[in-house]
Amino acid sequence: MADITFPDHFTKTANDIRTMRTRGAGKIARTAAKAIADLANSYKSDDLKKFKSYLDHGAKHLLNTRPSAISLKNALRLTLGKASGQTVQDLKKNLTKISEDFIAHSLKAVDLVGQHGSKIIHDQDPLLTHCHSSASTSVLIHAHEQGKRIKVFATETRPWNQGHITVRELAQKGLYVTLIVDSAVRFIIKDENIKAVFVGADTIHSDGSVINKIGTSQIALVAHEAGIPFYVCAETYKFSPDSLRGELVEIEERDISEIADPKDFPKVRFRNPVFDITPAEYVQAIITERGIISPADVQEIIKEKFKEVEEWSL
Ligand code: RI2
Repeated sequence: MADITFPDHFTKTANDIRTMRTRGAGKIARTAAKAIADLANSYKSDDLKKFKSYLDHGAKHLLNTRPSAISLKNALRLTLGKASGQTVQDLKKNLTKISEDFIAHSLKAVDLVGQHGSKIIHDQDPLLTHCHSSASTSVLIHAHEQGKRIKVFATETRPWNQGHITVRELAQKGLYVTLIVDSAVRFIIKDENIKAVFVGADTIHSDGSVINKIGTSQIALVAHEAGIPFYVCAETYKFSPDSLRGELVEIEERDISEIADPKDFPKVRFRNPVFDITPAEYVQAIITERGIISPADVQEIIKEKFKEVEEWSL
C-alpha cells in the first residue's frame, strides 16, 4: 500500500471524514460511495488486476477514517462489493452506476425513515433528541410538516456540539426547539414531561444493540427509568453483518484536544470515547426505511440484505 498514491480529491475526502468535516453516518456512507467511484474513474491503466488492487487499497484507506461507523464499510460492501466487469472500463461504468444508485437510495431512505417515524408522534408531544442525526431530524420534520405541534429538546452533545446543527436545522424549518446541556437530560425528561426520545445510529448489531454518539446509552437509561419509549432512527445499511459472526465495532476514541488543552491540566489524564452502546432491551423500536421494526428483527434483515455480499471482504 505504501507505494500507492491516491489523487488529491480522494485523500482530501478521506481526511474530511477523519477530521469530521464530513460527519453523520449516512453522509459518511454516501461520501465513501462517491469517493470510491471517483477513485475508480481517475485510474489510468487498463490492467484489471492492478485496478482491483488499487480500489481495494482505496477502500481500506477510507475504512480507517471512522472505525465505529459500519455505514462506511457497508457503503463499500454495497458498491465495490457488488460491482463487476471484465475490463477496467466496464468495472468503472458498473461501479459508477451502483454508487449513484446507493446514494439515491440512501437519500430516499432518510425520507422514508421520516415518513414512518412521524406516524408514531402525537400532536403537542414534547420530544428529546441527541447529537445530530439526519434520520432523526427527518422524523421530527415530517411530524412538524403534518401539522403536529411538537416541542423538541436537543442536547448540545459535547465535545463537538452537533446539537447546534440539530437546533439550527429544526428552527430553520419552523419547529419549536430548545437546546439543553447534555447533563440536563434527566431533569428535562421529568420537568418537560418528555413523551419519547429519538436518536440516530452509527451501527446496529445483530442483537439489536445500538452504537451511537457518546451519551446515548445514558439517555436510554433515563428514558427507561421514566417509562418513555426510546426510538432509534436508522437506515438498514447501518446494520452490521459482521456482528452476525460476533464481530462488534470498535468504539472510536478521538484526540483529547477535542475535550480540553492538556497543558491546562498538569498530571491529568483524559479519555475521549465518542460512541457508546445501548443494549437492545432499552430500545423500543428501530425506525428504518422498511418500516418500524423490533430490535429482535435486525438479524433477519441483515441476513437478507447482505447475503450477496456476505463473502466479500475488504
Ligand atoms: P445520521 C453521527 O456520528 C451521530 O452519532 C448520529 O447519531 C449518527 O452519526 C447518525 O447520523 P458523528 O459522525 O446518519 O457525528 O442519521 O460522529 O445523519
